[in-house]
Amino acid sequence: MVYSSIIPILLGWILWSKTCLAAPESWQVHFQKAVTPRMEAITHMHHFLMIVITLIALFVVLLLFYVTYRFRAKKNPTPSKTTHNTLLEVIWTTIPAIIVLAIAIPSVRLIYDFDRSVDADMTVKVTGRQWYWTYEYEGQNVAIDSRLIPQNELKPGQLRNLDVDNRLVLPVGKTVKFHITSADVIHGFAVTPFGIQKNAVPGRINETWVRVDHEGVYYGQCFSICGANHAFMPIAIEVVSAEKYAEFLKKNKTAT
Ligand SMILES: [Cu+2]
Repeated sequence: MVYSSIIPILLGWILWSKTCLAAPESWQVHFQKAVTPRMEAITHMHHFLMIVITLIALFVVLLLFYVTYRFRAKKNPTPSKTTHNTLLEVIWTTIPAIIVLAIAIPSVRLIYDFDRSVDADMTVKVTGRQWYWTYEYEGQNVAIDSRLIPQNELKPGQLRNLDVDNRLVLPVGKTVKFHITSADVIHGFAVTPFGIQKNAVPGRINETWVRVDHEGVYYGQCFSICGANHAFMPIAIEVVSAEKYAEFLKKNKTAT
């Protein structure tokens, strides 16, 4: 594919190699490190677009400078009265159309790929609440509430406004489907390193999926303004091995 070519990857690396972390960092400019195929695709798409935009902007600026210099009144006292030029018009219509198509095709393909339903290994129902998240492991009889750790209770190594008491634990390398809804107002379930961002709407269920191939802790935040503590309902996801995941399920299973 065009946008996964070597140039955008290299450019991305040179410009932003410092920012490859699983959590946001001070003065960060670029995306967080991608840990799902989806976020990788989004990152490549972004690099590809940056190159297209830069080339267009450069072309227009250079053309402007050239025209203002070359056709200034002193040098060009009797301006051309040409109003139509078929060849020129065909060119400046088709070239932008081709550029738009080159952007639209991979872009629509990405959107389709993210929206399709997959055969998942497991499903987690995510419920946004004022102001915390509930995660239910469907069919497992496990439900956990996940709340922010207040600043004065943070332990060393925990991140301010990002770490929570109960993390959403997921197994590595498995396809996980999320059913996302809300119990009160509209929240937003957004996890940047996964490349997912879905509204949590009361009375409706939105669906998305991820497959994380690297163990670790990843952070996201509510992205829909949902009231006073909107900024204080982060999402912390811990991706662990299959054994650790089984242990987690066993520990959190509620008796029926
Ligand atoms: Cu919210």
